Amino acid sequence: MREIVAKVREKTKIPVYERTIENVLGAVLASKDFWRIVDLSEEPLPLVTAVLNTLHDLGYLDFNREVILTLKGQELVEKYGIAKREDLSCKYCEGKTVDVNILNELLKQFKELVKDRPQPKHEFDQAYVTPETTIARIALMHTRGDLENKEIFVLGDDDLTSIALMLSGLPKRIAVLDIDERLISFIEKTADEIGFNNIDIFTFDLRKPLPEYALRKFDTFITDPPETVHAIRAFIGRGIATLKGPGCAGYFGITRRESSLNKWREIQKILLNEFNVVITDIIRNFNEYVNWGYEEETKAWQLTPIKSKPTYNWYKSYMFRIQTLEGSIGFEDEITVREELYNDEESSTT
Ligand code: SPD
Repeated sequence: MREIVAKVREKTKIPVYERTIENVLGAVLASKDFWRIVDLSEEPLPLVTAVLNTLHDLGYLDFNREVILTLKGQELVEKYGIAKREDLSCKYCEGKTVDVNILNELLKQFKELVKDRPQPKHEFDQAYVTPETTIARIALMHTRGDLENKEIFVLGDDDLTSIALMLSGLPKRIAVLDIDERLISFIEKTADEIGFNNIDIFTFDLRKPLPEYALRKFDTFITDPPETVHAIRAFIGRGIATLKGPGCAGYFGITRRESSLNKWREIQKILLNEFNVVITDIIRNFNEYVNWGYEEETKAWQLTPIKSKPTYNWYKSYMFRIQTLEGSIGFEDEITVREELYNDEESSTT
């Protein structure tokens, strides 16, 4: 196993552990499908490809439209007692921990309203979550007491969460911003259709500091950041800056597909030590993303040894909820980078 780890380290700068190899092999035992292997292993895609290529070089795997364990590979798995990675998530709530069935009517209305939504733009790293996920977010925020009669800020909205929020009738006021004018026009048009007036909708590049009227005015924010350190500050740090003070809440997704646990620790350090907030919830694979359509243009596509498009929604993220305390502080400085907002060693879908 140590030899494998050492060889993987030659191929990537992402931290590699024996556990990484176990995770990938456990996923290979469960599926021959590359995207499913990334999904089940819960390692960043560039790391999974480094492990698969190493195992292939050493004769443990064959690549023939699928990822196949060779006889030598089977012996390796037996020698180390590696277990098949089973997905035993609750089939009723799909691990989301909230009952979305009680919001069936809301889901139906939401699907109808967003059926002609703008499709994901590569330029902005867009990929929206399933309508079921958006509605589950409403259920989650509501059950935590963060929606009803509250003022909500949505930072970046290719998921159209602001539309689900309007439809729910729960928030007192909503503000939503996005860099993409197509989304802003779509949300404006839909707000008119729904007849929801208490909403501020504006085009905004989150690398810039938020205007004064957005700061310290809201009870709850929701965002879904790219996962570079710059983006965590731009999206989550600015989200916290919109909150009124202690006892407010923020929601955002963090994935394992593009962030190793080492990066998770960096992100959590920023949350705890820089923003001085507390993490109250982390719900595994809560957010499920619809395949964005531009896969062949991405780094993931260059890296994968099997060139076939995903046939199911393999990309998921964990839902984080944070709460502000006395002394919590957001981020208000300007960010000047562009490429580095979306890309780091572990990212692959841009
Ligand atoms: N580039 C397409 C996939 C982007 C998905 N972003 C999700 C980020 C979760 N924090």
